[in-house]
Amino acid sequence: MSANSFGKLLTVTTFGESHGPAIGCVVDGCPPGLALAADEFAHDLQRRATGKSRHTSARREADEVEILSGVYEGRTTGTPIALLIRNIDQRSKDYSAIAAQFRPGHADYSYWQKYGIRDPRGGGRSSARETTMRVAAGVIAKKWLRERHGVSVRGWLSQLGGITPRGFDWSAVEANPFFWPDAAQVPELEAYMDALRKSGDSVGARVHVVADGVPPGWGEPIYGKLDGEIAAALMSINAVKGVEIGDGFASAAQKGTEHRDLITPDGFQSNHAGGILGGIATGQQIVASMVLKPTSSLRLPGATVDVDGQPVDVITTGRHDPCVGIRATPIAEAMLALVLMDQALRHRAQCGDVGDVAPRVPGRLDG
Ligand code: EPS
Repeated sequence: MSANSFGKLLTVTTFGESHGPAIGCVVDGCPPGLALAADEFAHDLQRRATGKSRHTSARREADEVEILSGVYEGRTTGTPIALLIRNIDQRSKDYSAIAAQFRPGHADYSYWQKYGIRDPRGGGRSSARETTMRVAAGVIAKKWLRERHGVSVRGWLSQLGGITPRGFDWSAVEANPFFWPDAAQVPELEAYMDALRKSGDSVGARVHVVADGVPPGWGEPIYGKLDGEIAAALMSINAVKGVEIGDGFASAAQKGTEHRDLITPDGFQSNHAGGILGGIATGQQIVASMVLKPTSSLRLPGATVDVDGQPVDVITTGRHDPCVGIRATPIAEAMLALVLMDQALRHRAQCGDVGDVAPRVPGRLDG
């Protein structure tokens, strides 16, 4: 079975290559009646797009969505929603010199080993271009979650190389090209990225994503755990090498008395669990993060082999992101939203008759 689809009751299938004529997705299982127009996709797609600052790839795509099916007179009909974005700024000649080489750290080699053939233009299917359609699908999930359940999904860049936020302000996040929560540090990030770009190197990053307002109960034990599906969804994003839920790996050094989130009638006293216990939402904020590796397309030469096994030094020219994490916040939000909507529909299907169960304690006291 192919693996270009995910989800159970809400399924998303993406298709397309970076330098093909178009990319697209089919979102199946969205309930009928959701108001949906093509221009609603623009905001999140532009947050993710290339060419928005000197710190990301200079490729300029309009990223305009065409709704091909599943919407009639501005409302979803319950049938598959097909979305299409035409590629308009491919520059495939950037790849002609390396078409028969494998960039170290890139999927070139593993795709070749798996399929025995690959589309080398812009990384083909392994390109970050594919994440465009995740974000488009995520727009539907975010809207449904917000309107139906009052759930909001937001993220921020929580590490760029060795730099971490010193302060946190939601209003700063959308006001700089990094999705950084501390406005005072933006000049430092700009200087860091300018020097990095000049050096020809790349760097890794970390993105945090949270969901507020998720009701307790979403998530299915044992193999459909909410945290398991969030981890898989985030891990499926290009370049992601690590995922944490709540305190994640820091839990290894914690005592039980530190990690457990004490419960009082007034609410949970902390949120080390990231809002999920036993794979099921507790009603607290869902907290996840993901780490993206440094971009592997570098103009600095690196040892590799060509398709004949001959040693070569590969140099990648073209328009690459020195840090893919800079544009990854909307992608993480989309993936979290899609998992949550799928789980919400599954919860409704099996447990819709259960209703509210007492006692229901609020999330962490300080929010
Ligand atoms: C990418 C390489 C660049 C980026 C691209 C991701 O593509 P190209 O060399 O074809 O211009 O621009 O990102 C996008 C096009 C996008 O929309 O995110 C890569 O190798 O992953």
